[in-house]
Amino acid sequence: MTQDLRLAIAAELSRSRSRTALLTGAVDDDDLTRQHSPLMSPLVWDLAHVANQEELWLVRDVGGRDPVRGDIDELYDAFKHARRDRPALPLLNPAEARAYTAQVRDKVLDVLDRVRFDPAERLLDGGFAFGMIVQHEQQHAETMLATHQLRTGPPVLTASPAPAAETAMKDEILIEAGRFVMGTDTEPWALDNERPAHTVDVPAFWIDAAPVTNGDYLAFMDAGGYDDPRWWSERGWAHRQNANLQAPLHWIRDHNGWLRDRFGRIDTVRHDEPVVHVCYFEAEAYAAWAGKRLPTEPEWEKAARFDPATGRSRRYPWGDDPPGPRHANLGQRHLGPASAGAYPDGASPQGVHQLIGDVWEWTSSGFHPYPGFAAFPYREYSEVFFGGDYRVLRGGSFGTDPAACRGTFRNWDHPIRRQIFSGFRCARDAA
Ligand code: AVJ
Ligand code: FE
Repeated sequence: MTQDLRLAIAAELSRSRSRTALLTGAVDDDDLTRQHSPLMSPLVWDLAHVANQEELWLVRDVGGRDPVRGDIDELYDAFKHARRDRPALPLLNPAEARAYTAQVRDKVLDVLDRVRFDPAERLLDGGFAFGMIVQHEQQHAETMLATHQLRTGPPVLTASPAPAAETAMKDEILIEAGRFVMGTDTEPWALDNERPAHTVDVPAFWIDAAPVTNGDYLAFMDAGGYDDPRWWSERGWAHRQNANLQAPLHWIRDHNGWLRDRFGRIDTVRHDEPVVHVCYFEAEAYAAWAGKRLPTEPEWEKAARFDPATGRSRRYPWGDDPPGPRHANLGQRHLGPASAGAYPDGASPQGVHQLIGDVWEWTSSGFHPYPGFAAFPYREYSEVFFGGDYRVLRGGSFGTDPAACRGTFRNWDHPIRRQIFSGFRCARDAA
């Protein structure tokens, strides 16, 4: 058992490192150290930050070893310097950062060989600390992918095209009123904000069977949605005016329609793909125009996990099996969302598609702790963000690794953000 866990952890560590290596190896040193947007860190900061977190938790805390580099923690503490200020810091250069990540990883593999996964020690039970660090690196891999999307210059990333639709779907699915178990006590690598499991009573609602597509969104644009304050919240309209929003981020107006820049390749906007790179306020306006609203976070999770046949909450919409390529568009296997309906095997028992993968989905909920929440293992992962100006996003995107995505996983961001791989689906009351 323990040996299986060790091997599984080693495989996940090496998988996350391959992704980091690909994202930081695809560009030259100038592109690694440059800031591609004030919203993002230079890629070389992410690289050394990933290693520094790994050193703090696995080398020093779990391993009880001496620091690899005791002098750079402050530079790579996300709370000490805002992203926009990071390029001016005396950061490790790309060669130093690569050497540091390799040194830390060597020590970690040695710690992994000797560690006992003592169930009485919460940090080690089920390999949690290692799972947390794997997820952390994969979360930064998605952040680095968003940085790549903001980078200008010839394309450097390639992947096979995402699959096209296979299934005819209903437009909306009715989720009956009733209780379900939200959150988890049993997912070994679930983070603190996903815990504890608790029962929530959700009134009946309708939810879209698939995320809102570019075609749907273009109808909103063509109907003058960006120019009609009726559809926007007061804050949303103020932001739409100030930021001069006119289309999703990375869309380019062409003489006969809209194009988009995807990792440096200019392409036509495909009508059957989920819209991506919209902020919460755009999602909210679209939903109002469509006579709907965004789902709440409990509604989203109930649609994604509740199995009416058993009354149980599943790990994923399709069941308890880990995500495979037939279930969901995850893991940067493709560099964009797949067509709506492309993953019939990933649908929920009630026929809701693509809840996991493709695009993060904005919910109408702020980021709050579940009843009984306890920060673990550090307050700065979730607790310090509760009650801030955030909306919860669910489900993961094509850029999210399966290790950092579950039916219970909670992401959050400011409602104006759209450099992330964010889309949405709509819901409405059933009453
Ligand atoms: C959970 C995606 C909001 O990127 O700010 C990375 C994840 N936390 N390093 C973020 C995270 C610390 C976090 N999100
Ligand atoms: Fe981080």
